[in-house]
Amino acid sequence: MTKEKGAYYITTPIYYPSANLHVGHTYCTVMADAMARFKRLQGYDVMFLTGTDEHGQKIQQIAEAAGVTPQEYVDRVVAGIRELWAVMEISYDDFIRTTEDRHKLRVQEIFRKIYEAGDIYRGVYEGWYCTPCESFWTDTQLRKNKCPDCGRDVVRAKEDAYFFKLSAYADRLLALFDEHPQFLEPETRRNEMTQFIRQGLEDLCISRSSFNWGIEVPIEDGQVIYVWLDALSNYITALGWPELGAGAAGAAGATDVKENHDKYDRYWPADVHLVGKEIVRFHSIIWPAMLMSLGYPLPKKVLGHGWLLLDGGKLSKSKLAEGGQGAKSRNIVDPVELIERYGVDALKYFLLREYTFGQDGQFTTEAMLKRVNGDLANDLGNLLSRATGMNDKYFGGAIGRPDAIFPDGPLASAGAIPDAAAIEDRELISLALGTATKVEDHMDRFEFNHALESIWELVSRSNKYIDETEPWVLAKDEDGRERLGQVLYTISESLRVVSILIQPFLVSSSTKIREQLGLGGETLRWEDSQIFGAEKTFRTSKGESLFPRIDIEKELAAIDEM
Ligand code: ME8
Repeated sequence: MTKEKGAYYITTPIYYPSANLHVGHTYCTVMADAMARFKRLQGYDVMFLTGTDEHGQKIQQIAEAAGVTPQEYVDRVVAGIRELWAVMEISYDDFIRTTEDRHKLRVQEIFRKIYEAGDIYRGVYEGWYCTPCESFWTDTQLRKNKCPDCGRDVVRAKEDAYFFKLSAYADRLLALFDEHPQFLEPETRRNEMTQFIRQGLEDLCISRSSFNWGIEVPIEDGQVIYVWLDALSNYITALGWPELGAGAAGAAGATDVKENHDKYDRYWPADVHLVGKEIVRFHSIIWPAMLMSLGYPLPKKVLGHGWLLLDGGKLSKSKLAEGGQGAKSRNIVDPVELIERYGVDALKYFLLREYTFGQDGQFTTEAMLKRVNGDLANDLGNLLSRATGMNDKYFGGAIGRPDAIFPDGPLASAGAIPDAAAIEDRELISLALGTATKVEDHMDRFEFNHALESIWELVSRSNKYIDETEPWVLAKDEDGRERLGQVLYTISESLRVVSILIQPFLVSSSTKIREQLGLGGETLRWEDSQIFGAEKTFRTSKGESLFPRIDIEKELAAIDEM
């Protein structure tokens, strides 16, 4: 396929492999995957990066408690994360682990460059540290003596350390938000960050000496690089940047370091860093300041999403450890369990359709099951089984394009629909032709829920079309046969359009629909969702139902029993 649309680089945060991921973590990755697939379908040359953030005090402590080395610990958890993404059909192009040589050597290079630019100095750190968040705090920043981000206990830290002159970048950061408001969205997050900077930016402690699970500071033994400086760098180290000094890779005995500047040249600056709201501060203040010091271009956008809440509080890994559910809340928060019970597309659809980007939302299994029954089983699944069932019954599955409505072949605009077409055909066809543009507009604004809503308007209109045209009545009479053929073709075409529109969101369902419609497995093209009457002949066959209906009360009772 030609990639005339250019490059598109999208990232997720790199997750801490401190424990298995819960459904809240999958939210961001599912959104990033949908966007990556959407852009690929439109012909962009996409780079979709995810990975794991494996250093830091928290991981070291957890590994020690588990009686294994930190490397052994993260290897096990990371294997599970990769398996989860495989099951969820997450189409990342690269998975970076911060324990890989290709990353570690470049982070040391980044430290060296910032040091040489005069932005790193040595001093003594005295203040508070939140180990779960890996964040430094001053006395005044604490809220009721707890971490202002997560509300947990902080510990006193006093150690020799290196500092990054973050305070020197306050004016340039304020100018960035002011001159390029699209750099940080939603607006509420931008206002918070502006306020944070105005309160006074302190220099940032960027090394630790009280533990050793980290990348060594290249200019002094006994210090490791602060985990956030390490982690944020992943967005460029994965692109093979910065270049390593001659022989650096060989000297370090590295085996996974490849010099590949093409990727950096092609994909940097990133189009979007998708991150949760609590880490917007790192991405919109510390990361741009690091890049300014390095003299590299800034990412085009940082987008902060909200949290999935369980019983009003943020879903957390400890809730997963408790068994993934609360007896009273009747919830499953382990994504593997959810997928085993309801399927990947059910989970993805729920995450993308239920929540509004940027806002927090409640997670309940009940709400998910309602969506699955309503939108997926009743609307989409039913449309497919009605269409293929009637095609089989009345025409042995062979449905040809009717000349009366498509005298010149496929239609590319509503204006081209012939006058002879019935009013309901006209309505359905024009809606189908216009849906792709609506989806594009919503996706431009990361409104996954509205994009799906627009597609479901077409699904619902198609179901209504069946009710209006009553194919079973037409079938009773030989005179109705021509019209019956027209009706069944129009429904099949509508489903073909839907199969393309949903592909970025629900990959398996798209494939299943296309198989039942008898369409080939060729690479899909987004443009083909903007024409109606593309197929000359369908050879459809009714298959398994896409989404079996769930008895919600019975299911919730079964969850209670688990
Ligand atoms: O912060 N709902 O890693 P992390 C929605 N390693 N999103 C949630 C969530 C929930 N209930 N719980 C967590 C880190 N997340 C760093 C990132 S990037 C250079 C380094 C999201 O594993 C959270 O908002 O603690 C964050 O964006 C992501 O999961 C990773 O969290």
